[in-house]
Amino acid sequence: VSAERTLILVKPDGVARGLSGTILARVEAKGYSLVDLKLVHATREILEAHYAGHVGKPFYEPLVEFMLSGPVLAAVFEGERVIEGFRSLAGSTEPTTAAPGTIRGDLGRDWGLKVQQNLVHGSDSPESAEKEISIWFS
Ligand code: YYY
Ligand code: MG
Repeated sequence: VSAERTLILVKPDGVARGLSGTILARVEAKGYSLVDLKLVHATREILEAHYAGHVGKPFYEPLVEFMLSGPVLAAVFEGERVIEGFRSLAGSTEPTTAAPGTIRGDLGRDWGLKVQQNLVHGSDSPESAEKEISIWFS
């Protein structure tokens, strides 16, 4: 299996809570290599491209508003099966019930808002990784 790349975001809640370093350290500690990194205040245009697959879902607009609420740390990590490996490390979408030992399970919880503030994003396939890396690092 050849090395692959994934796009990881520390979402505005993670940056605001001062968890960027902790989250990057957990990904590095699993053995993946950081290949690019930047702090960016996303635009609506970037988010519409990034979340194109979720247009029309009830959480779409709150999600975009949340992602516009503060800076995001965008990173590219590389390694064998890094796409699956990071999603496993991140845990399931809902932070309250994400498994302990995962980033969302250990560091996140439900804040009673209209959107899951679940700390991180990770690409879900090689195709989305390629697309998302080009969106955030064009
Ligand atoms: O890949 P993952 O981030 O775990 O979830 P997606 O199904 O791709 O949804 C993207 C994003 O949308 C999720 O991280 C939080 C938010 N969201 C939500 O607020 N409520 C839902 N029922 C589903 C998703
Ligand atoms: Mg997703």
